Amino acid sequence: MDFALSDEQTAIFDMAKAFGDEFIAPNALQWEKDENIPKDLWPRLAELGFGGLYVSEESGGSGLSRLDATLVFEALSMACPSVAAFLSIHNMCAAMIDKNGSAALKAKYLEKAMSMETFFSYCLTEPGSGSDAAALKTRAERTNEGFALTGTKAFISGGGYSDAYIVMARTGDAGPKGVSAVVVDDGADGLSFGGLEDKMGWRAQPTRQVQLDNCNIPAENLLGDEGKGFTYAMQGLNGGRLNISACSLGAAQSALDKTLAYMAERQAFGKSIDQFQALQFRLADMEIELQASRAFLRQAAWKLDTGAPDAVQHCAMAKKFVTEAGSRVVDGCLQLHGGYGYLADYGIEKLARDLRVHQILEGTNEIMRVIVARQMIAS
Ligand code: FAD
Ligand code: 2MC
Repeated sequence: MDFALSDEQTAIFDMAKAFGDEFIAPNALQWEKDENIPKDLWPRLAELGFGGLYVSEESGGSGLSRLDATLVFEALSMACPSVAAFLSIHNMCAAMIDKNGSAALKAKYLEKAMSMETFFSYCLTEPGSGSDAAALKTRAERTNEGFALTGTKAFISGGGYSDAYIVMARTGDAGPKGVSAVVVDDGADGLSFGGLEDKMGWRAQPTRQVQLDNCNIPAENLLGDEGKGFTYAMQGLNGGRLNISACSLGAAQSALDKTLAYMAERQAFGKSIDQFQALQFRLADMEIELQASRAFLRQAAWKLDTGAPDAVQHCAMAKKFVTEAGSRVVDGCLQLHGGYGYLADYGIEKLARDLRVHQILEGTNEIMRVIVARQMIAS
């Protein structure tokens, strides 16, 4: 068993970190104020192969493992977790098309998804169904040309911003087996958006309702087989949950790095505050939490990569453990900055706000425990 990153993995991390340091970190506070990530960022990330990190090489992707991808999200989140998490959603969608799509669907969408001329959003949640995702009500009725979609998707990251949407909709009976996944292009007749949600964090990326009112799409836009959309959506989320965990980890690590530097400078009672043992113990506790998180996350990613039978549970466990540890560490870092931690200019309060939602989306941390406990009781 080897716990070290290979030279190639270290190079992947370093490349993402260097990009984030140069092109994302200096703009993160401004993009949050603007409530917009300039679209010209994406083709530059695509040049590094980040438009399809774990899309197969045959489909034009980077063909990386899920573990490799977590390195990218960890590194980019050291610059801004909101930007990195947005990229993760696009990657989740691109991989769903690569893994499950027909040759025609792949030919239609993947090239532009890889170059990130087409930015993808993922639409599962509805106003009346979040955690109980299989209760979704949006309908996709068969027409002569394809499908007509009617319903509302809630909380969609990139709603009104993205170029295409993977929409989970009901083509059959109640329950998960009646759900299919389809691709809806921006500009489709009957597609509209709600107002911009005013959020605590993730403010750089827009969140809106996606409304479908007799929205017609061609038959070729069905993703994979009819009735398998729920399974595709869940499979996508396994990796998504790893990525979100990596985003918490990277952001918390950057907060801890900044805090160490700050404490060496900040004077109180005639010495730098890193000389107080009470505070040194807090630093040590945070370091332990992040090291444990990193090891646990990478083990879960390895399980997903190797198709381990308990991979789903490990993705859920990692999501719960790492997102909560990440938020605790950032809150501790805010405290160690004193009043300055509460000021926007220091960047720590933004991380506290951005990371909070990682305990809610891509499956709440209660649902992560449902997944783990179901498996424990069944076995
Ligand atoms: P509910 O399901 O109503 O849950 C309410 C509370 O009850 C929660 O605490 C929950 O954990 C708890 N609960 C529910 N069921 C159980 C149970 N069985 N056992 C124990 N506790 C339970 N969705 C998308 O599809 N695409 C997106 O791009 C997207 N982006 C998002 C961005 C943001 C900023 C936010 C806030 C949400 C986003 N979501 C997105 C939606 C997100 O996935 C849901 O908010 C989440 O799954 C929870 O659903 P809900 O809000 O309806 O809460
Ligand atoms: N991986 C692979 N397959 C899965 C799976 C997973 N993680 N979870 C469920 N499935 C399959 C499952 O195997 C079953 O298929 P089959 O009958 O062929 O065996 C099918 O899906 C139905 O599963 P369940 O019977 O477990 O369905 P149930 O309705 O009881 O519960 C639950 C499923 C609660 C785990 C699921 O609804 C869930 O994960 N809810 C949380 C929703 C969520 O994560 N939303 C995130 C939205 S996206 C977002 O927030 C973004 C920011 C992008």
